[in-house]
Amino acid sequence: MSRLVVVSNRVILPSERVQRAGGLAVAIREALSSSGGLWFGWSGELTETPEPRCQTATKGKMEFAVFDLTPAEFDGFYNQFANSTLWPLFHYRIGLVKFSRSALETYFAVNARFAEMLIPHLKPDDTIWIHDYQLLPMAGELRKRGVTNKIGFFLHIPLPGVDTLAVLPGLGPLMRGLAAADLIGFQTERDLQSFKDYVRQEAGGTISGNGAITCFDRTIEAGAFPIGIDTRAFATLAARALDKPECQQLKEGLGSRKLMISIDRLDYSKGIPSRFEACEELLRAHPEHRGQFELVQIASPSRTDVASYRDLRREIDRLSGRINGAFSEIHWTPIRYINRTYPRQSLAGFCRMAAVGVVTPLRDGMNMVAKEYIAAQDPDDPGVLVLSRFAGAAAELGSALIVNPFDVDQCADAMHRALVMPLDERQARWRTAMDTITRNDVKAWWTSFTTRLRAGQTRAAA
Ligand code: GDG
Repeated sequence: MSRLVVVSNRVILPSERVQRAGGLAVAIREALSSSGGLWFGWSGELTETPEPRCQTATKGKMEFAVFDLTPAEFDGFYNQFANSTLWPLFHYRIGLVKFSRSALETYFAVNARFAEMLIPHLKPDDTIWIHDYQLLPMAGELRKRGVTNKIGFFLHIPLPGVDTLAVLPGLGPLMRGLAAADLIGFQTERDLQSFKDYVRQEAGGTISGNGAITCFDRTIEAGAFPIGIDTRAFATLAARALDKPECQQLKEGLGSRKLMISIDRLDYSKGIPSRFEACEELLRAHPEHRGQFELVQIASPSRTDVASYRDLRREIDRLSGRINGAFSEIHWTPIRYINRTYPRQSLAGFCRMAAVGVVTPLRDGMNMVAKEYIAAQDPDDPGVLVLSRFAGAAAELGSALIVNPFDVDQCADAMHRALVMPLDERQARWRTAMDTITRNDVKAWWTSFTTRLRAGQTRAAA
């Protein structure tokens, strides 16, 4: 079988000890460590004069090749275009979109540099799989430089509807670069539909009866491939975590109170302020829960160079302070808001201890934490997942309590329902969810995408 070359913005080298929060890196590491292949991308280092060649490493079946960016490249490509233009737009937050032509140019230039740095490492029959919104036009940059290998692309975040997409200056060249891939994968059928709508309505393309998409002078394939987690491994990790010091400390602090857990990168797409407001409403509408539970919100710092993330942090500080100020007792605080990163095993243990998992993003490509919460549960006494209908995970986890995160009262009702749900109902809901995520785990995701990519025909449009 051909070697798989995985390309993502940030590569985590085997020597790195840092705890990295981020769904994509977790998924790639889990999948590539078993199937083997090359992981290529940015090293995480910034230098004024980057080396012209990649730094390489090997671990088990995995090879790594990474390169540095300049501070100016990083700022224009990552902080500005990727995270201040594409990220808010693709999460339907048009009001937060900041656009500059120079950032768009830097984004294309860095995508071209990714292509140039990768080419010396490519073998003729390698299969290339590019990941996520930082690298939308990279396939086009590879093709411009004569690369004819199979190329797949997977978008980890949502693809918004065509009216929202059309807001983006430079959309045409971006999508032309994307359509240079042979197979484009999305998290959900809804995202796939957005792509098809774009092809027909904006790009003047066509979609044939067998699903082949013709646009920008090429015929390509696209599909929905919902990403999964390593369900069994996470379940084992969670079961073994309970005697770790951090879990023990949390247990002692809780006493007989129930735990509601939320774990997110500190990102405005994750809906943390409205979740806190829902908790406030729960305390107001159901005073019987006062002193009986704690909401532990772990929010790992993220994109701290971007202004909207700093604003969000201030808003959450203020909100948690206000709610705790109003409802705390001398022996109890309703919201424990923790702005730091924890080891993965501690998180798994926290999930297992939690009677309720609150995963209420305003918009999310998938949301791995929803699946991790389910995987971590004790089958004999499982907790309840409260899940936003706008997380990609909701398409698979219909047995959770599905909420509209913009409806604070509905979220508060769901929290109440979760806190009082009888054991047999909890077990039935959890079993359905667990069966789904065991079937659709990260290996199934990886295998279904790469099998379809390898099997597909590269076709120039007739
Ligand atoms: C993108 C899409 C899509 C969180 N805090 C800590 C920590 N985490 C881990 C979680 C989980 C991962 O990070 C976060 O994954 P998500 O899926 O929730 O979110 P994004 O980072 O936004 O990921 C998303 C994903 O890509 C995959 O396709 O699902 O929709 O936005 O695994 O457990 N890990 C550690 N410490 C923390 O404090 N170790």
